[in-house]
Amino acid sequence: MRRFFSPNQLAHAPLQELHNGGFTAYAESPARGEAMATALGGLEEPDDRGDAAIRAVHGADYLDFLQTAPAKWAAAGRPGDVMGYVWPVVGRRPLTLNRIDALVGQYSFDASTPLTADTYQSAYWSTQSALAALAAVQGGDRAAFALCRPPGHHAGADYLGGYCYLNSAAITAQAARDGGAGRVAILDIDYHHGNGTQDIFYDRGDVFYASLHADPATDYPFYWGHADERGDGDGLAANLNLPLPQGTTMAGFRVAQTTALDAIASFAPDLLVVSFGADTWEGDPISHLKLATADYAVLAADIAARGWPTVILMEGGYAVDALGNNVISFLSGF
Ligand code: SP5
Ligand code: ZN
Repeated sequence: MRRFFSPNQLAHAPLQELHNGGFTAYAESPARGEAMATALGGLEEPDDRGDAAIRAVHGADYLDFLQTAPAKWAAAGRPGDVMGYVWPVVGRRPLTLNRIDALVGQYSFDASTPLTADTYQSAYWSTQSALAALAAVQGGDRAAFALCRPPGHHAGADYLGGYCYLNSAAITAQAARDGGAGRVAILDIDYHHGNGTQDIFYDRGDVFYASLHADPATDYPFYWGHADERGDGDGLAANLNLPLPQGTTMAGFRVAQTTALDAIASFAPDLLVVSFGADTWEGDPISHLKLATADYAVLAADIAARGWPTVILMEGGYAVDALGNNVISFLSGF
């Protein structure tokens, strides 16, 4: 299987994140990308396809914010990385604000996703890796992998969060639609609910979103991912959340994935995008599911057996020393 990655994706290196009331080392480190790249080998650098596919998903004002906020932060005399401390309650009226702190609040939903001067370029190349994998599948490959880092599934059309800035899964799905695929499904098997991806396609019937994740009653991102979120308008019934209790092992996870795959089969997609996170692994430092390395090959084989052309994108996974083996196991199932 072809696999894509750009060294530009490693530049993004926030120093710390706010977690449980204090600052800790940033979990989504460049070392993650290096570990996966080293373990996988044979990576191809993506072509630069420009930002049209990014602009098809994300708002122009948000993209401008991502690129200009670090300089505004520095101009305000602030040390370190851009981080918010005040947020508008969801649904508060639109305002034209200029102060950097108000902007950060407007375009983010958490305090654990710092923005640095290198962030946009790394996120940009993460999306280029995804688009290269899509091009391989559009060209006839059965499946392709993009080592997306930074990840993407928490980023909405106009907000960052959850270590995510540009939503590679949404960008890939939209680019597939714009490239002629009539129906696209996204299967999200990261530990966390992909709230950004859900939000982007919530009122659309042409992109089906199914997610397995830790129950948001107990786990981040809390405010999305509940089972009763089924989509809206044209998108009603095109969103499927399957929350799982902490401690779930392969038996429960595989049953839920089969439920998701059956729903996707009913939708009859022309293309599948998989948001794959290895933070479901039993030793992950920030998560509480109990998958073993060998389980990933079985889950992938279950997906592959459905026969859909498939673009696989990396999302989370924070046990750096185990990441390589977990990704290799997953890809081996195809
Ligand atoms: C893509 C993805 O998996 N994002 C997950 C974001 C989760 N953020 C909330 C949990 C933060 C835990 N931080 C632990 C820091 C340890 N140094
Ligand atoms: Zn995750």
